Amino acid sequence: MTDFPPGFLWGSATAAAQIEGAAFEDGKEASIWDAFARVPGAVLNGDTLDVADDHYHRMPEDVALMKRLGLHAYRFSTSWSRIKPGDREFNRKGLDFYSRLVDELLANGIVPWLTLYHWDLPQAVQELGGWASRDTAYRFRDYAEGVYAVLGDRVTRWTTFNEPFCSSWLGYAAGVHAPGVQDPRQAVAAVHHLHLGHGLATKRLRELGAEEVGITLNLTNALPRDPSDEADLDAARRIDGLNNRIFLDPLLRGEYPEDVRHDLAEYGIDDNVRDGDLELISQPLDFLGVNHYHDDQVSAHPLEHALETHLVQGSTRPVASPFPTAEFVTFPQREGLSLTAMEWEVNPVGLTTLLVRLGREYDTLPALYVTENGAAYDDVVSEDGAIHDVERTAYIRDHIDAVRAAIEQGADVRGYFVWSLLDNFEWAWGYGKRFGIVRVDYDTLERTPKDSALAYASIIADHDASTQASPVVSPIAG
Ligand code: PNW
Repeated sequence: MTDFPPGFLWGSATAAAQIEGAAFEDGKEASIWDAFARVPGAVLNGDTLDVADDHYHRMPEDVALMKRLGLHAYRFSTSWSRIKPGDREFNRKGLDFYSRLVDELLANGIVPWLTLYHWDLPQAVQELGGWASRDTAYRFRDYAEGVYAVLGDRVTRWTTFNEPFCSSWLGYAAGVHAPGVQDPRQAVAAVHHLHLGHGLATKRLRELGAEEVGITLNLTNALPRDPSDEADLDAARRIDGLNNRIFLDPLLRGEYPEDVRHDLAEYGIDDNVRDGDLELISQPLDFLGVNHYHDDQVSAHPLEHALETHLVQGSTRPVASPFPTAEFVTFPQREGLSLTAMEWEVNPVGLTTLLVRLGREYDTLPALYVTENGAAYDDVVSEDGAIHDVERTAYIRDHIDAVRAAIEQGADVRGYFVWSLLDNFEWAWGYGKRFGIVRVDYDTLERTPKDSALAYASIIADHDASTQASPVVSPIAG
């Protein structure tokens, strides 16, 4: 059995808005999520991001935890609304926080893996049109430049966007994510402007000397519920187009897929594209980050127990379909597969299939990193204080095996990041869903590594031993 290649990066991921708290401190202003969380019904239980995990004040403690786990890399995001709220000057104090974080990581031998945008657009930029407006792409480039000016001497891995799917479809079509808009035309415009922001920032970061620049997409296999039904096959093609290919093709082929352009013609997909945009968007990538949690079962026929979509999230507001098409992502899904607390099916083979398929379908595919994978479960704290999260531990182990299988079949995967290091603000679900390998007690903010964290630490330690890499630190479990 092949093992993971030497140099394979083992990490864990978080995002600024989900963990930092300090939502209005040291010059940080409201992001679209701070505003959205105050809309009645938008977030389960009315949870806000005000305190979250208080990572802003506990950062050194959290980095110490990463070191104890033996992580090679830490994927985090910088908060645009902390760094450059609206069109005002850069906020020195906000930049300082990330500068201290990067120093702390490097001092502990951990690679900083930086994402510039994980959904927290400054509310001031939303008020100027948000992602429905082309100007936002240029503002994003300027923000990226300001971050590079401060961190570029120490950060080598730059990710422009996390999951433009969520920022566009969930934010502007379904309305379950901030800014809560339900307008397919704006959603289609947002897709293009996110792409453009990626292209503009990538060009600028390269001019400034960034070593590696990439993007992270959430990708799923869209499977026809009944493969012998023509209508289900066509529905799966359409959902694959809107989930995956509308993002992959402009980046890797410099064009929007023909069928998607046809499906979205009535929403003006071509109207947003100007000369030169696609060249900018399709500049070579140094890596593609893949976030994967589950496959999608797609049907043209509504099922009795199927929700219209699996994207309903924690919202109690009326929710629109995330896609401007009539397909149904059916759910709950295949028989025999267990579900996580998100009611997402557990099927590690899907990750292998996805990673292998990308290499077969895209000639220009760069190195792949699994930048998110993990599971929410309803954790129970034992009397001794331990969290025996057997299901999450199995989920992570089985998905790591699935990555190994993909590598054996030729996929060029160079790293794996567990989502998430800490329990955190799970968007429309608020604090109601726990993805962490480390528990956060939301009363005391105390951190406790769950069994899954200990298991992950020993997987990393075993890998380090087998590749004779001298582990940076000794993990807490052996
Ligand atoms: C990703 N969907 O979000 C994000 O990058 C994380 O911030 C998040 O916490 C994690 O996955 C777990 O949800 C997604 O409904 C949220 O298709 C929703 C969907 C996909 C990704």
